[in-house]
Amino acid sequence: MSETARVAILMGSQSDWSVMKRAADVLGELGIACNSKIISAHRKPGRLADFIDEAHGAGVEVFIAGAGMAAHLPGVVASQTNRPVLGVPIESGSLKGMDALLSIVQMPPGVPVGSLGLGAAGAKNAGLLAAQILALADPELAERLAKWRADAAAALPEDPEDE
Ligand code: RP5
Repeated sequence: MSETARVAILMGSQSDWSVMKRAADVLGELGIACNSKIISAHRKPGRLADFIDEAHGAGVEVFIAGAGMAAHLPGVVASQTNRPVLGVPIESGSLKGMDALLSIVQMPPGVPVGSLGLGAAGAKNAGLLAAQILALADPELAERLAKWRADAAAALPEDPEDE
């Protein structure tokens, strides 16, 4: 684990990466180092516990966890850390992510997960929300974030065009 990673991005499977990459991409645009790992709560529970210990030691401040189907990864991460955990439900399987959404959003009281929306939009917003959390105590990051938001707003066209 990189000593400089401030955010850990975890996912249940290689098949989640194309979505979770949106979180890594936006963190990269904001100059925030992150560490991405495949760690399934069901298939690799031992790897999960070891990773969280290591991440605490390395100074990770926010966890982002994405999973599909019976998506327990964000909740299990939250059970093992007091640092913020953001959950991203992935569209997969016959229920198209509705199962993952309900698993992630419906945490028992006392073990919170901040649940984002389904899929790519949720992953991107998880990256941005992680940045907003970090920016509370990092004025330089707060400036970069404000510029990122202003640039995104400026890039929005006013007039629609035929595609
Ligand atoms: C979940 O099951 C993963 O997060 C993934 O979204 C889903 C399917 O996994 P694979 O069968 O593609 O590995 O645990």
